[in-house]
Amino acid sequence: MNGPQLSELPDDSEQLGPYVSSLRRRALQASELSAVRTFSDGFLIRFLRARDFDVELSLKLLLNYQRWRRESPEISTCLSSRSVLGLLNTSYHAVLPQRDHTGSRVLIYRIGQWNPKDWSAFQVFRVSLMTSEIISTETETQRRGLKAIFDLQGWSLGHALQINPSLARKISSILSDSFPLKVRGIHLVNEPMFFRPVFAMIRPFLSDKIKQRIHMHGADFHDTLSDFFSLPILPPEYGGEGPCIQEACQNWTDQLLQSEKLLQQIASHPTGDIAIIPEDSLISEEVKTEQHSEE
Ligand code: VIV
Repeated sequence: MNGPQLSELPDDSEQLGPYVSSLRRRALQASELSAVRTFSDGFLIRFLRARDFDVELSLKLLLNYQRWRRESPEISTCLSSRSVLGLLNTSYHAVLPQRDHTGSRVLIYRIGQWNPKDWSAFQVFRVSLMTSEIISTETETQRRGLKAIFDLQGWSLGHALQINPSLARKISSILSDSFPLKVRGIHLVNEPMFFRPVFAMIRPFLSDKIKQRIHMHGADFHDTLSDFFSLPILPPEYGGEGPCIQEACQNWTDQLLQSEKLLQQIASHPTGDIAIIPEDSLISEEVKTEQHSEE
């Protein structure tokens, strides 16, 4: 049976209330989280939106998110954009400035810019986790999800050797049911033949839903990619008419650097719920300064 249409999903705060209370109650009952006494509304809403307000599925996602973080400390405990600035400065990654026609965020990863001698797969993975944490705070992204384009031009044995079965498991699990974001599409372009063995490690653990959303475009991707993305939003390097890839990467790198403090708070928080950290924002600092100047 089909779930509710997007337009019928509860969306203003009055309608959200009962769902939030019910997820909070279920989360506090779950033994794994019994030590945690609070969950902010904003944090719980991410999981509810990611699962179209099905409370049981949202709880499962919340528990999987906690477990993934716990089992992947080499990735989840060090979210610092400054620590991977060298990689970001190679124009490895961008979130495009414009959403696609359905409202999804569009992410680009240029794997060829990653030199596996300089950066470990864990460091590379952290970039994705940082971006995911940031965009998952946006209401529109919580509703409309994301689409990712992976440019595998330059994929080499050095890259392949970094992806062992344990990491492949972590990739498929975060794509399927361990992060509160709707993955609406994964588009691989320029994938060489010898990417297949790596994909074969990841694929078996993906949910059927995600498997169906993976598209392999090959080297002649301009025509097929434009079936999914409109030209005004894509960079010219990908056959579009939007800002060039360097500019998009630079702007997103700036965004990541501005989010440094927030990311470190998420990484060090026991559940990743930053909304409940008291002095997380610049706002409280501004208030302090204001009070000073009035004295
Ligand atoms: O991190 O929604 C072998 C997506 C991705 C995320 C995270 C979230 C998410 C779509 C990934 C995609 C990228 C955290 C929440 C899985 C990080 C991948 C890091 C590795 C080291 C890159 C190596 C290259 C891959 C290329 C193909 C991967 C696709 C089959 C997804």
